[in-house]
Amino acid sequence: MPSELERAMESLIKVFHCYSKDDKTLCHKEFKKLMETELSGFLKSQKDPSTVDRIMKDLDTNGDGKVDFEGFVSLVVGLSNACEQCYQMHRKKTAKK
Ligand SMILES: [Ca+2]
Repeated sequence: MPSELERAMESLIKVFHCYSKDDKTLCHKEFKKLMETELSGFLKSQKDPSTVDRIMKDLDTNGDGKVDFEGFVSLVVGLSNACEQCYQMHRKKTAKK
């Protein structure tokens, strides 16, 4: 039986390939679809309508207009980092009560 972390890693790979299709990179359209479907909560919390474009530009380090798996993972890591900080803040708040 795979561990929880192993399953999480597998999920990342599956989600990426589900949207990247055959060429193993996310073009702008594919990346937008992934964000809107898999990260809709995060996207709604962003007031800026150019959020998807901005993030895509950040992740596209070689400037080919595509996001590879490494870019996708760094997005997930970045968001997880932010979530973890919220989680800690929330825990501190509830611990004080
Ligand atoms: Ca693709």
